[in-house]
Amino acid sequence: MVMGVLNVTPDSFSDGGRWLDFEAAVARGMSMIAEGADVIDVGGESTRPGAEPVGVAQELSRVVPVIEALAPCVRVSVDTRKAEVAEAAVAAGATIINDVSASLWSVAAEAGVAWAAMHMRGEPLTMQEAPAYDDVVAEVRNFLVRKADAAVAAGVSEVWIDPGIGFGKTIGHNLSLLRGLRTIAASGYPVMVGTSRKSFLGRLGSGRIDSRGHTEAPLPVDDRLEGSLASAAWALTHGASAIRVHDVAATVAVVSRLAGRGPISDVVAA
Ligand code: HH2
Repeated sequence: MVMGVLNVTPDSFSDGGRWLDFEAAVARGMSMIAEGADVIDVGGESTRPGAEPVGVAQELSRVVPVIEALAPCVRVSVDTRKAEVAEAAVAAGATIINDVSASLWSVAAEAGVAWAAMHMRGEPLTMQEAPAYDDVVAEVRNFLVRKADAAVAAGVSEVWIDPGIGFGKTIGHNLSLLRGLRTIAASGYPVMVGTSRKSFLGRLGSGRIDSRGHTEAPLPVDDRLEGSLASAAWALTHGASAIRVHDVAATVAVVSRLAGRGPISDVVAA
């Protein structure tokens, strides 16, 4: 499953401000459908490191009209941490609650829709302040399985789990989680992964890594396509069943090649 990201926000880390206007957001959603997205993930609050929370009314006004416009054309998920927003999004046509707080399973159960539980350490405002784990793969897996089991017990029939790349994690944690995806997938729950354009790719991609594992000048967001595609391909060949991406057309091309519909060299050439 390729999930196209549609951030109706002024401050998202890669596309903030581009789709804040209703017409622009719907046009972007339609173009991602044409590029082959299976699901459009509509969000009205940035959860990038350091992001300030958004009020319910503002988040509702950003996402509900866009979901209403797209839901007749494609499966829509809502990327939210708020029960009120999730409920309104479902009423507007969303059928997946993509929940970075991993706390809204009872809303999904009540509404009869799918739920994606993501792992995050702390809150976006502070989550990158010295994140630490003894065994990041085991801790993230156990957390997600506990949440997913609770959702199933509450009656949610479609439950996804997501290790939350970049959410309270160092570069090393992100790479360990990508390396350990099969362990997470062995839980039996379908795994979703979002690496697209994230800062660890910018830091790894520039090639100049300092003693703390950071580069002085990370690649800019628009220069992270190769890392995004490579990490998506890695995820899909190591246990993930869904990837959440900004660059839908290029990702769909990679997925098609992985599915055996042509050589990967065609993608590189394109
Ligand atoms: N990452 C972001 C937001 N939502 N949901 C899931 N399930 N998995 C992710 O990895 C994930 C997510 C952050 O990316 P983005 O939406 O592009 O940025 P922002 O939070 O700044 O809007």
